[in-house]
Amino acid sequence: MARHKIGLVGAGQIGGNLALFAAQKELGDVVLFDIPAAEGLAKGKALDMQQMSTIEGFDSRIVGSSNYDDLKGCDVIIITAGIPRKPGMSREDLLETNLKIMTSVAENLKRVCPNAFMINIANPLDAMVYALKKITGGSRQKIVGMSGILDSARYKAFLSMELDISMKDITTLVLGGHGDDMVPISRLTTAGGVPVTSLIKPERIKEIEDRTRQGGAEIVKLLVNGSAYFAPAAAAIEMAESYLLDQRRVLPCAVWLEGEFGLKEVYFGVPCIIGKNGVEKVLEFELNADEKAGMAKSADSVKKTMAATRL
Ligand code: A3D
Repeated sequence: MARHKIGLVGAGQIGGNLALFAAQKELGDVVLFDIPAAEGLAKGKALDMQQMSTIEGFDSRIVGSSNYDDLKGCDVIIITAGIPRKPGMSREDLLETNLKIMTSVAENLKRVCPNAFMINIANPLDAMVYALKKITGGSRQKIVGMSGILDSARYKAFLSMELDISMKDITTLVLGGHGDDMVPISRLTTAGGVPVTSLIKPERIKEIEDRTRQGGAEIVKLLVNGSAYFAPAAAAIEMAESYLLDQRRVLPCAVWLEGEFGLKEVYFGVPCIIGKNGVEKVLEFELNADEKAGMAKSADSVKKTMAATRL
């Protein structure tokens, strides 16, 4: 059987880490793609990682390219092409610039690998994955956004710090759009099966939820010149791995909704099964009144940004 092929569009901070994680896990061969002006960046990182592979002992071929034809035959594409936030910027401030970039990326992907499982990371996340779906004409099974795994990871990290317990034992999910209105579901969050709502006072849970909502901005402020990249890359690789190995993991991803949770025609973070066909199923469950209100508010924000794409 041929090795899987993973195409990474954007060879910047997240792109480089995506290449490293994919290669280290031997998910397949990797093509790190960027625009001609950044071809050296893509080729340089690829060569550096190829040399590292002989020390670390992983068998993946990693190449850099600025030629879309090199993405032909990719099983998975992960898109990070676009500018990141600077301190004080909202994700929506990136729309105009990143929509132009996404338009060109999506048109090219439609030509070279229309059937790949495509994971978008570029911000504003939900509107960009909407543009990707619109322009490529891909199915909701195959066109998804990475956000919920990262947002849940941030919530988990803060909870494990708060409770001083292993992060391995925290189970949670953060739903909704990838913005300030995201919806952490504390009611279903547990530490080794014990509800965190019985371990942490409600006011403190609220503070941790707010820190989670601002988790990206906190890092943007610290880094000054860019946004988070290790955790976003690891999160998208978790999705790619579940698809390539048909693991059928239950992961919160941005999916095109068709009535689930009472929402439709919107890209939105919900729990879903990722397997060999991409999004195999959205797992719906009953929300309480507060959670429903949170989801409705978040969906309104996402729909507004989607509408601004004029697609
Ligand atoms: P950065 O390190 O600037 O890398 C972006 C790369 O995209 C650069 O190397 C550019 O040359 C490249 N690029 C620009 N235009 C094109 C094009 N037309 N085709 C191919 N490549 C192009 O940014 P980054 O890796 O830190 O972040 C990338 C994106 O991810 C930004 O939009 C961030 O806002 C976003 N991001 C999303 C999350 C989520 O949780 C969804 C988290 C962190 C960052």
